[in-house]
Amino acid sequence: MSRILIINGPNLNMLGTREPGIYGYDTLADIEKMCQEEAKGLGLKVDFRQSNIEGEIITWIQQAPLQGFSGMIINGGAYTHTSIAIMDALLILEIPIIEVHITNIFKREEFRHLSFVSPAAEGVICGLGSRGYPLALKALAEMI
Ligand code: CA2
Repeated sequence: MSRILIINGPNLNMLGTREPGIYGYDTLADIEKMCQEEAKGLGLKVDFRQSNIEGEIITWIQQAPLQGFSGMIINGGAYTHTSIAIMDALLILEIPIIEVHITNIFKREEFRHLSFVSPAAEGVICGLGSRGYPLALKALAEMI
């Protein structure tokens, strides 16, 4: 069974508790449940993680092939717009990567329009809320 690593960056652990007007009412636990259900139907196994620490995210990315993951979904949170280190780690990977954002980053402040994740991603889903995660899993299932 193919394994998919889903990485969530800083502050995404706050989903559903603050700013529902921007990020919706789903918590990160709700999103994980959605992903686990979708993965079951697609015959995939999901490892769902969140970290507020840039270095920890980079270590997870580096270890992904060694740990046998066949694909990755990443919502880098605000590190998306700042982290060349995360981009460098992603660019080394040879597994398909889908970038997900809950909000449409292009409808928001200009500093969110730049993504250091996109150059390493097969595709980007943004602005579709938490539904973006199961949609990304569907896309990965077709690619793998
Ligand atoms: O739209 C997304 O998924 C983002 O990656 C979310 C990041 C933001 O910095 C990106 O520009 C776009 C922020 C996640 C913070 O989530 C919160 C949730 C509730 C309360 C406060 C923050």
